Amino acid sequence: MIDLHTVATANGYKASIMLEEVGLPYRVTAYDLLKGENFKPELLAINRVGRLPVIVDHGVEGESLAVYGSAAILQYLADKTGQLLPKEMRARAKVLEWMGIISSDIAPAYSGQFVFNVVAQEKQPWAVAFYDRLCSRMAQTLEDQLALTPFLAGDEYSIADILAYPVATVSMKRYPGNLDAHPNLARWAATIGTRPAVQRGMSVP
Ligand SMILES: N[C@@H](CCC(=O)N[C@@H](CS)C(=O)NCC(=O)O)C(=O)O
Repeated sequence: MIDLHTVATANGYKASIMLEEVGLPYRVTAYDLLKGENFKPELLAINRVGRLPVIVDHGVEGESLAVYGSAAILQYLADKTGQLLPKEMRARAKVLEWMGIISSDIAPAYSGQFVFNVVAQEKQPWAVAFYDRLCSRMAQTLEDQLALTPFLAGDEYSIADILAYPVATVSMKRYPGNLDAHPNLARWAATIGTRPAVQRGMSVP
């Protein structure tokens, strides 16, 4: 059994989609960030960052193993089940490369845009313009890749697509025109959105 500690955000959905895709049994504990529930001592005890998602796998050689962060969770579950991460060196490197692009280039751009466009009480025009430009560039990066290959890392659906899908459909969707202006990105999102596991994962918690 796996415990999933999560929130209804793009990062949370990445973990729940993956758990649905690989078909492992899991139970969900949801947290309210507005109430600061992510700083509960029992959560800090398994993840000192105090952020979500976190999984606790109770079936690892008789002991529990906690893994924090969407990319690490996806890779862990892919390794555990042998699904959605190729073993062949080149194909694996491309999946891991896209995992890195999504985690350290694309997701932070959309987080920054959210902070400066939505959360900020006083809008700073330079910051709004900076993040809008950065996000347009990142959306174009995905569009250009998906013009070449059906999925991010090539011909096969992989954990790179799972990591990117909630960003594309939750974070990018906040800014109208982003998906509409990128036909290959929209085609890819529509294809992934038909997967039953993705639909189930997107409704957790
Ligand atoms: N790098 C982490 C980021 C996780 C993250 O930012 N989680 C947010 C929810 S989407 C959170 O728990 N925020 C609470 C906080 O920062 O206090 C991932 O990819 O999962």
